[in-house]
Amino acid sequence: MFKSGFVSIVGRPNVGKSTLTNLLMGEKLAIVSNKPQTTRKNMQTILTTDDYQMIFVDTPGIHKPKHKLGEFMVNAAKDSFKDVDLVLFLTTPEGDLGKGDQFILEALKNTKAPVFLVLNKVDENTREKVAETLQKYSSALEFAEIIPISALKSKNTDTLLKLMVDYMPEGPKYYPEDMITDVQERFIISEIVREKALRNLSQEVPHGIAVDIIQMKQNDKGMYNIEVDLICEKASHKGIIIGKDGQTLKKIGERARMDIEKFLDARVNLKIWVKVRKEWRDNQLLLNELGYKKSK
Ligand SMILES: Nc1nc2c(ncn2[C@@H]2O[C@H](COP(=O)(O)OP(=O)(O)OP(=O)(O)O)[C@@H](O)[C@H]2O)c(=O)[nH]1
Ligand SMILES: [Mg+2]
Repeated sequence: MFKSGFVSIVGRPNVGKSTLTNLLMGEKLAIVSNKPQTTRKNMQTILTTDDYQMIFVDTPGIHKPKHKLGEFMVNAAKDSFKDVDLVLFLTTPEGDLGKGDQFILEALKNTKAPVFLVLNKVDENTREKVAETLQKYSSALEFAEIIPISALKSKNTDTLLKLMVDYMPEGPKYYPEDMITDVQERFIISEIVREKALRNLSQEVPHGIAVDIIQMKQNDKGMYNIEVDLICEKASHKGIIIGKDGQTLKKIGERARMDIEKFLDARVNLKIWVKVRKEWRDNQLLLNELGYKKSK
């Protein structure tokens, strides 16, 4: 019997949803950073074996939105668990059941799918904290399974994957077996650039960044010429992104190029133009242009 199904991975920002997605896939597709609100759109990744096909939906962290982009992100995450076969509710061992998680659990009461409580980052927490958290959370919702893991250290994640397969219904191959994601190559490339910006900038600057690919061409030697706009929301951010003698932008560009080369398995020439689009995160037209709009 072939099994298949959709699995939505939800939780607060920064709990490790994208890290877990990449680990389950055995490949880095979703970007990861230590800053909250890294993921901005739902992204499907597809794991196909001889026995099953699971489609993971990595989602933006659910938080209290402060601008239109935030609203889009939270709506996307909440949409993800309406029509899936399983929900992984990811959280970290913080002890108390905080307001953010209470809000998510309330929303999860409406889902028909079974929900797993996945307690991530057990590697950086004591056993006592983990036990205390499990106790506080277990009565907050009727969880189908409760699993403590470390996505970073691959701890207990095999057990998690096995349990996920157990809950998959009999079903068809929804996607061809060589397809690993529903997003386009260009999207992943723009995300790689955004990841390097997130990792090399601090405070509010990286959160106001968007990346738009303006050109991508392969020459007859197989080398890609890629030009992107790195959009920031304030004129004062532009200088910070470029940095002293252009050092910060250079670092972002070099790290992005290396990852894009790995991803495309080809040599890459990457040019980044820094542009200012004032307060784009609250401008619906610009949000649409940058791809932060509902696709269906
Ligand atoms: N110690 C530890 N850190 C982890 C673990 N899993 C993820 N992290 C770190 O937590 C940070 C956030 O990880 P992400 O995967 O980007 O988290 P996310 O939930 O996708 O975050 P958003 O997209 O912002 O909602 C990164 O610095 C990860 O390296 C874990 O099991 N243990
Ligand atoms: Mg993420």
